[in-house]
Amino acid sequence: MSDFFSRGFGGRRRPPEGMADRIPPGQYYEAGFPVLTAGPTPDLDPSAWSFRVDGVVGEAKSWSWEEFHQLPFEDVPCDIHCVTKWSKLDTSFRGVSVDTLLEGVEPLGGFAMVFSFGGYTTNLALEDLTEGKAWVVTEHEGEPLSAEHGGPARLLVPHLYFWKSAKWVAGLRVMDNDEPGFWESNGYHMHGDPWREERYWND
Ligand SMILES: Nc1nc2c(c(=O)[nH]1)N[C@H]1C(S)=C(S)[C@@H](COP(=O)(O)O)O[C@H]1N2
Ligand SMILES: [Mo]
Repeated sequence: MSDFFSRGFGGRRRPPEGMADRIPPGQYYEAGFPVLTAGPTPDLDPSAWSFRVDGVVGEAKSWSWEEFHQLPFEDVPCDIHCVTKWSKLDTSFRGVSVDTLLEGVEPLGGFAMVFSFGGYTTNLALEDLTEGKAWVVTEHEGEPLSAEHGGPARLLVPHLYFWKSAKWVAGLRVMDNDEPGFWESNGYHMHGDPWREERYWND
């Protein structure tokens, strides 16, 4: 009994052998996949889903669910880090690179506001979305992404805190200037690098 409790309680937050250096400062190891949403989970059928790239661009583009699935998909093995202090290691998603989505778009600004069905927004510099650092994903560990985790599709930006990975993603608007999204207007850092502990405004 006491052995069960000491392993179950204390052990949960210790990373497996050799993985400690993949946990950023102030984070703990989480084996599960917690759900964190501000507000209700939208009931979004893939037929109602689309993704658009607009704003200050040479050419705005959009894809229906079917059109999106003509694009090249890639597997994305990654670790993810939530500002509420859990880190999940060795997980994987599958989706389309933002580099692919920006092909032919000709972005004219250096920043983006990512927006979701339901109204969530989050801001990122374009350099954090390009060169193999961000994807629009539709699968998690070989299964369709569940609604609570952002299905049918979410943004995935594993190198930044997970609030930047907008669930039920609907598009990205290229901007000339960096402007705060939902959490960034409510005290969260404009950038959000977990290795620098960029959690809140003054970090
Ligand atoms: N549309 C939308 N995306 C969102 C959120 C949200 O409330 N709405 N929460 C963000 C936050 S704060 C976190 S930590 C992650 C949580 O993703 P998960 O529920 O799949 O763990 O989603 C991010 N993306
Ligand atoms: Mo979060």
